[in-house]
Amino acid sequence: MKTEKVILLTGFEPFGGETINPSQCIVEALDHTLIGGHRIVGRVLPVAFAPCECLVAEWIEELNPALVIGLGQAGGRSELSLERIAVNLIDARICDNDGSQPVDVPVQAGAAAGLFASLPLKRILLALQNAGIPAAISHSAGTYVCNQVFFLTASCLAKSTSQGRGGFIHVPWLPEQGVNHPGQPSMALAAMIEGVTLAIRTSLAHEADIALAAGTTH
Ligand code: PCA
Repeated sequence: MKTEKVILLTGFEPFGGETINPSQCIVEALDHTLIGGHRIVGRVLPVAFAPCECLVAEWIEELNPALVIGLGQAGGRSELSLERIAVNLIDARICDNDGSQPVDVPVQAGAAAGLFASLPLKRILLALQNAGIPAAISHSAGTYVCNQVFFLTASCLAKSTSQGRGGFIHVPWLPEQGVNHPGQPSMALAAMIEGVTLAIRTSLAHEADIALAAGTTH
């Protein structure tokens, strides 16, 4: 019988003209490691809407993870973005890696308009900032494949009886990508790995969040 407690950590392949994706690098670095007594199972997703419709739900069924944390690249952002809400909308600005570009369709027909992360985001924000890692709460994960995967993860966890919790973190470009985007922010891989590890530790330690103003006025 499988008794090991696991955490599903997902990342994505490169897309949009990049040759690397920091989310994939983080997942590969943390795969098989132990964090807070939980084994990290790292999986890399294609940047393609159709295959991502089923993959995460299949992996949740297979692994029964205590936590599901999705990672994705958000080029141009300067901080680790703790995504608060997934919207039930796909509006692809660019084609996915399979050449498809769905516009104005729901992620899941008939489902809620939005689903929240079930991680203690404010606690994670404080932990990251105290560790000197730039972080922010984000109120939009976009309308592309990351938002789709975040929505499907939240939907799957809400329906399951397993008590698993989950969320999504967008990460900046790596410095080696940043050299091709002058004037744009980037973050070292080591800081991202430390930040994701801290986010996992904080999520394992606390189910409930704290009240801390971290919203935006626009
Ligand atoms: N970022 C994209 C998809 C894959 C990734 O790493 C996004 O933010 O939707």
